[in-house]
Amino acid sequence: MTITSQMAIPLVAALKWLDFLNRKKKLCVGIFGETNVGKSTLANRITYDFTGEKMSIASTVPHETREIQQEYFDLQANGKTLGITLLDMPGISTKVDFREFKQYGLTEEEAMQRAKEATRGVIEAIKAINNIDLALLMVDSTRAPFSQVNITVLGVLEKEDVPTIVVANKIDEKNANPEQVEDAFSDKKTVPISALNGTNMSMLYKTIASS
Ligand SMILES: Nc1nc2c(ncn2[C@@H]2O[C@H](COP(=O)(O)OP(=O)(O)OP(=O)(O)O)[C@@H](O)[C@H]2O)c(=O)[nH]1
Ligand SMILES: [Mg+2]
Repeated sequence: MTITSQMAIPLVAALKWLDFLNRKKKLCVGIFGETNVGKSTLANRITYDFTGEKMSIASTVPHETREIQQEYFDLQANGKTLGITLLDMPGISTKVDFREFKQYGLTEEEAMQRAKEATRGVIEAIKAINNIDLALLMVDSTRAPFSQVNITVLGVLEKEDVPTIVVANKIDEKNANPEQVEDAFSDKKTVPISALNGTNMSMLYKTIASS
């Protein structure tokens, strides 16, 4: 069939409309929280679920992540596809003491270098709040939720009007108390998960997709 100029105009309009319908919502999502709460484990779990690849290094040594790690992928949930830029943030702490790292077997020099990088990382994570669309504030459910870090980070997120989901992690631990986390931040949606075991990940994806 030959396409005449009279047919071409509605065809172009229809293609544009289809393109509009297919346009993905794009979201820049940052994972924030204290050190060792499981941010990198969560980042790895999410990217593994959607790409088959991990994006970060998780470890028992605090301040393992000292530079923002970034990955782009499509997240599918609630029948929607979202173009996600996921940022795994350096852990935030009120104090960085190089002597603490020596307990994990680092040499004096390595410990001092790590402390320097960790301090830069904390600043980088706080600054990044200005560039994200959605925050996952990750809390270790075995620790007291009302920490100085959690309250400060939430305060900055609220000041910048960043929608925030509280992620209560490590619910696989015997002494985990996700209800306490939920009560502490009752004005936010809280999703209890185990990033290590993958428990409740689909609940988290649905909450992200409906944010
Ligand atoms: N039991 C349990 N352990 C977890 C869970 N998620 C993470 N961990 C462990 O917690 C430790 C810290 O995990 P990371 O993912 O490196 O934590 P992080 O928040 O990225 O740490 P920093 O980068 O240092 O801020 C590791 O030993 C993980 O295996 C979980 O859901 N349950
Ligand atoms: Mg990390």
